[in-house]
Amino acid sequence: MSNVNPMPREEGLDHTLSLAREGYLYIPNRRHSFNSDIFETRLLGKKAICMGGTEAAELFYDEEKFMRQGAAPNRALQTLFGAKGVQTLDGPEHKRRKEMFMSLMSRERIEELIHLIRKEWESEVSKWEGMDQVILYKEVQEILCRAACQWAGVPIQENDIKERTKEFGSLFESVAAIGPNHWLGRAARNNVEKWIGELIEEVRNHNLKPLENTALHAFSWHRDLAGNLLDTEVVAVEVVNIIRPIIAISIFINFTALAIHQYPDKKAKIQSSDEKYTEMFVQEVRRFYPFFPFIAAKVKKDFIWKGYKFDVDTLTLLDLYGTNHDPTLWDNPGLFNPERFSKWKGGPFSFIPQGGGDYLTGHRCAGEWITVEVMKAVVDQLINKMEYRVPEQDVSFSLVSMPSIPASKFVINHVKRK
Ligand code: HEM
Ligand code: MYR
Repeated sequence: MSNVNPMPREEGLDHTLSLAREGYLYIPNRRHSFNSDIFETRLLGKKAICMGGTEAAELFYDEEKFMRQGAAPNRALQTLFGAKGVQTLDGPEHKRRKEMFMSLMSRERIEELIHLIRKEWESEVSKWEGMDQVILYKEVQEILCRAACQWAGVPIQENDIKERTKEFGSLFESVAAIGPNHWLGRAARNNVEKWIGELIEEVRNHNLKPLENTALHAFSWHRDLAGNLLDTEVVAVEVVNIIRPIIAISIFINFTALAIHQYPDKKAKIQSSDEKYTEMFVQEVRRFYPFFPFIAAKVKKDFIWKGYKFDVDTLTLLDLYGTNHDPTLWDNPGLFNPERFSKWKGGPFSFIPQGGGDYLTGHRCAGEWITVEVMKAVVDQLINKMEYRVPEQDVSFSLVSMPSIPASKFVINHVKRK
């Protein structure tokens, strides 16, 4: 084969430790120092490719070239994702499963979720009015847990809300943790899957009848390409794939509250503008703050791209955070500037906080529309429906720990309904 060049390569036996030390900046730092959107390294004892930017993202989502089977590290399967879920599938099997998720994402269903969240939020404000201080991260997770379970058709007792919220939270807080916090996440996954698994059995025995357009109903009765129902364990993983990420929106909500606090001029503009500006603000929160650092796939078959050889089975990471901060795609990427979205040209591969490409045929986040709508509703609740003060606290957030959450988890006080 002609015109094959060696990829810029990070020398050394293994760089997993540097990845842990540099976190969200591990890939962007090297893209910068190699002056290349692609480089080779060694992670978890094996050769790996890291890449970022629009063209790399487009390549990463080419199903002929990359696959998800065998790509997610075991620690992620045991905590964040679960085994045999939609994230691990490829080709027609993936498409069929993804349709199952996207069937829940109609405008009406999303509006119902927003309605549930607003209702829960408003009743919490009454409680917050009587509290000395409110840790927003924690309180919002409980709101989202109640609303998400109800939306998914999963019955939950008020007594269990606190414990279940912690368990769901632990699934995304533990994925990159070391030691006991990681093991808490694995235990939480076992507990949550067992609980949801029992409910699925009840549905299939007709003892529990969730509404038809809920995840618990739709997933329990979903048929795969061969016409079979899914294994109970797999349905449990997929129902958790709905409830857990809705609760994870609490992280974006913490950053939303932080941005409202730190950029009072933008807050004033939200108050004086229409919904379009709120949407731009929310998009900038999703671009600017760190959340999902990168995603993983494996090379499906040998190929050459831009003169670089990709060998079958090589682990490949796509730099989400770095692409959203790429100076060739975003003017002054380190500036929080919602206005940039008024002239943003769009496109499926340059603004990728929740993955890129296509929802139905690719792995792009099934819940991206939900996330944006929930964040818009929360901006309205925080700005137009309540008053509060933000006491002195450490709101710093790390670009190393994954996921990154403001240190104080955002504390507010003197809450009053408007
Ligand atoms: C996939 C981020 C919220 C459901 C993903 C991916 C990312 C992501 C990066 C992987 C894309 C890829 O592999 O190409 C986020 C972030 C969220 C969020 C940062 C903010 C909290 C949600 C919500 C839901 C959801 C609210 C559902 C209600 C899913 C599902 C997948 C997924 C089912 C797997 C899609 C597939 O493999 O085809 N998300 N997500 N996510 N997300 Fe989200
Ligand atoms: C979800 O629950 O699916 C949405 C948010 C989870 C974010 C967790 C991000 C931190 C660690 C990423 C590790 C990536 C492994 C491939």
